[in-house]
This record gives sequence, structure tokens and C-alpha cells, in this order.
Amino acid sequence: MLKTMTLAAMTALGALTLAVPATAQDKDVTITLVPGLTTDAFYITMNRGAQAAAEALGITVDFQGAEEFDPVLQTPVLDAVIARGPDAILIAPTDTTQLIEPLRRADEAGIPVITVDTFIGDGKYQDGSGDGDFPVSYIASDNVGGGRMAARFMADAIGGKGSVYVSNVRPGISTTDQREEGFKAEMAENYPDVTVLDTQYNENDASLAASQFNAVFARDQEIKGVFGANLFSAIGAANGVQGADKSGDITVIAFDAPQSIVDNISSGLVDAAIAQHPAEIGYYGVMTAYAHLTGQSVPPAIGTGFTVINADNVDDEATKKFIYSE
Ligand code: T6T
Repeated sequence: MLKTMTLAAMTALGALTLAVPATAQDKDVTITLVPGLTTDAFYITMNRGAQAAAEALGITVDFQGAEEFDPVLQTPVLDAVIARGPDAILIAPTDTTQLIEPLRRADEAGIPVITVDTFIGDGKYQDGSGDGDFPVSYIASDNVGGGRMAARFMADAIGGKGSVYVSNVRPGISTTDQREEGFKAEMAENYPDVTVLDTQYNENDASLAASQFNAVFARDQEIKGVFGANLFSAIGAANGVQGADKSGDITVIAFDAPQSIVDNISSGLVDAAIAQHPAEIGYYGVMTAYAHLTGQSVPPAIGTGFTVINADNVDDEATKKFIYSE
């Protein structure tokens, strides 16, 4: 086939093959990762995965965020990032609606947006519907499924009956809303003798979550369990149970796996932690951005995994890599 090609055709083909991958390879690529907050072991671990991908690709990923999980603080950080003009933005938006317009500014400036961990709008991107349809892709855990897993562990631990509640951050965060939704749906569908009491919202403050446990326990001494729907909620729930001297009597199921929660599993204070794979989210987030920047089509959503840590595997060598970095 090649032998019969004219010189002109071969030259044209050569020009074409050179032109296609030029976008990202002809210059240094910089991707900015904007976490929900900078000091959370979950996002620190996500950045570790993102840096591993950056190293593999020979590109730069920088990490710019606010110190609290708050859309009012995240928006000016994002505006400053947009002004610097990275090639792509990976972001964990801290509110499903309040980050839509700020992220639209990035999109309108020609900076592709990929959301990691949390989503904006309905979380279904590039399907032609909804206000927040423009991000290229969403890379995250299955948070509804994770909430359902938490409910099953809780129900098994309390013998399928009794009152429990969800310690959560605040409404409007896609991840934690979906975990609560999954938890309640699983209980309603499969555990009719479990009563889920009102959710306690703690603003991502573990101390508040601990004092909320005391208040709930003061009202209902028969309470059987708490589901801490993210790292700070879980730490607070565990501290509350320990402070009330109820370790072993009241079940704590944690979402997320910082070292302190893993230590609490070893001591018996926490029954199980649903560890997300934040490094995987960061790694695939960067790979997806790079694929998009180099002209590949990318899936609008990528689901990452979980590892459940409990008394059975807490000491296993294989479990260690799922404990979040600090
Ligand atoms: O649970 C994670 C993350 O998935 C969530 O969106 C916010 O809270 C964490 O960062 C843990 O603190």
C-alpha cells in the first residue's frame, strides 16, 4: 500500500500525523487540582495520586485550595486559578449549585473542567441537559452505593433493629448527600426495624459532631449506632461515643480512612471504615485531563473503588495502602 503512494500523498499524511497530537505535547502542560480543602487527609491523598500521574506523564500538577470546605472560600481560589490560565482544572466543587457559575467562567475562558470527588448540577455531564452540563468528566466513588454499604454494616452490627443517625456535613454537597441517601434507602428497603433519626449537620467540624452525639444520646439512651458520613463526621462520632464511655455498645460506621479512624478500629471504638480510593481519583483525574488535552475522547464519568476496613483486615499488610496520607 505504502509503495503505491505518491510523494504528495505521503507528505500530506506526514503533515496530518504530526498535527493531530500537537495540543499538549508541544508545550509544558499544567493542570491545577482544587481540592475541597487543603488540610484534609482525603485530598492530600488525592494529590499524591495526581502527582504520580503527573510524573508518569512528565507534566505539572499544582494543588491550590482553601483551608475550609466552603464555597464562599473556594470561589476566590478558583477565580485566581482561572486568571493564571492552567491547561485544565480538576476540582472537587464544595456545593452542587454554588460552584456552577464560577466553573462556567473557567469553561468560558477555554479551560476544560473535570470534577473529582464531588459534582455540580445533576452530576451527569455532557448529556445536553441541566445547568452544570459542561464539565468534561466526573471521577469519584459511588457515593450512593457507599452509603448503602454503610447501612448494611450498621444493620448487621446492631442485629437489625434499633435507632441510628447520620452525622453529616451540610446539605448541598453531592458526596455526603448521596451517602445519606444511600444509607436511608438501604435501611428503608431492607431493614424495617431500624429507625434512622434526624441527621445531625456538623459543618465539617469534628468537635461539633462529638457534642451532637452527646445531645442525641442524652435524648435517646437506647441509640444503637452512628454513621459518620465523612472523615470529620466519623472522627467526631467516634470521639463522642468514647467520651460517653459507650465504646463497644454503640456502633460507629465511618466513611473515609485516616490513620486515627484506623486506630479506632484496632481499639474496637469504630466497627468499620469505608475507605475511598482518593489516590485513584487523583491519578485518573490527571490521566483523563491529559487524554482530553491530547485529543482523545474521554468517558463522562469514571467510578473508583472502596476498601472496607474492619477488625478482620485492619492489621493486614494489603490494607495499609488504603489508609489516607496525612
Ligand atoms: O469524604 C471526603 C470527600 O469524599 C467528601 O466530598 C468531603 O469530605 C471528605 O473530604 C472527607 O473529609
